Amino acid sequence: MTLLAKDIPSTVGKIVGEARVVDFHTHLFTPCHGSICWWGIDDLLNYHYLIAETFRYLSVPHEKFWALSKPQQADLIWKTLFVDRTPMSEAARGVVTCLSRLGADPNVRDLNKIRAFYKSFTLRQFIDRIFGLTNLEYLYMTNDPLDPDEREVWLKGHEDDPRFRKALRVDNFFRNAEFSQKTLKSDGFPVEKTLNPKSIKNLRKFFEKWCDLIQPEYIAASLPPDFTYPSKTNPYAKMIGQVVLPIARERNLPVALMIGVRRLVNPLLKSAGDSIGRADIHAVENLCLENPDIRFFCTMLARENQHELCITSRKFRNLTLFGCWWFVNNPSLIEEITKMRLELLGLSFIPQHSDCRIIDQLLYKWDHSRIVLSKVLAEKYADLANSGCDVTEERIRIDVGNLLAGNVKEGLKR
Ligand code: RAT
Ligand code: ZN
Repeated sequence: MTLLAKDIPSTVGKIVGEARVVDFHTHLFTPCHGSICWWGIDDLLNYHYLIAETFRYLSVPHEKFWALSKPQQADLIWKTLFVDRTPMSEAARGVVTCLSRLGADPNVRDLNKIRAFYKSFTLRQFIDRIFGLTNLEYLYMTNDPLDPDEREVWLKGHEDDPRFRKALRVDNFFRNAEFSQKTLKSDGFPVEKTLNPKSIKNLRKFFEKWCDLIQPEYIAASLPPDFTYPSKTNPYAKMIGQVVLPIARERNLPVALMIGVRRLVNPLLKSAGDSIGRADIHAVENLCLENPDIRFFCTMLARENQHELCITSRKFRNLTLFGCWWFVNNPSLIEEITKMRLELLGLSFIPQHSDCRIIDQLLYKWDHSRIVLSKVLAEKYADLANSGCDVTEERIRIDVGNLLAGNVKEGLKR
């Protein structure tokens, strides 16, 4: 039945609110991954977005903060952002949403009360609860064989949870260069800093071995804004062209590119010290043009890159855009970007991924995104109805199903 214009917003809100989600990119892990499976109030407060925001107000030297234990850091973040001030930022509001959705009072001043509230859950119960509350079908982890903590878990072996799917991440090779070189050497694949042909061969063998172990559904790389392709000198171009693409081709694996991060712009902030830069869209164009047999997914960090990225996706059917990443994962920018994508790409993109690092965050990242998506879609369906299109509940259900889950499934189909 055709919807009346006045019923469109509530119908869209209901459908988007109820739709099942597949989360294309997170940093979450299963309980079997042990200490890297982060959850609970102390981890939630120690999110690097909140650490950066806390330093805006603190006058203590950075080293003093880093010398504190995790609970002490959480206490300080709580006091600074939630007790002494209004939790206005998106990341701070996120904590409020999480607590409210779990049934805890976000207005208490004493953090120990919230800690006590969490004691009523076991981790496994908690994960089931979050998946239920979020209506999450499954998510993708970021699996990094060059992360010392994660590597150990894979080598020891662990039980799989089908809700946590796998994606192989490769860029730590450059970011964590010293550890990478040591690890590749001890694994029998020695490499040199300058990726010469022998090193390239070994790096490829190393990641092939890890593909066998992890069985990822795609390969992912986070790239700096100066990433160019093709290039004989850009190290990331060498890795993508000579290591990632051959593996992707051989194993029929899609490649996800996350472009625009400048790492450790302020090293004093440690994990919170990364920043942003405008990237060169030609690199994406060249990759898609030269490799029509490879399925690419791409997200870019700079707001300034979003429009040209949409146009590039229009030109290459092997390019699917995903998510509003990190510094553009704010309601105002999600709204702007999602509107633009709908106008330029119709329904052929993945509007959001969560990038969660802490299990609890699934609640706020998806709640907040669903609200913006509902608003934007309601406007678009109203415009369509005004133009004479029959807008039905059934049509909306299909569209939303594809946006929140179907497009990921289709894009990663083997
Ligand atoms: O969004 C984030 O939390 C960042 O710290 C990064 O992890 C980024 O998403 C990435 O995957 O490199
Ligand atoms: Zn990420």
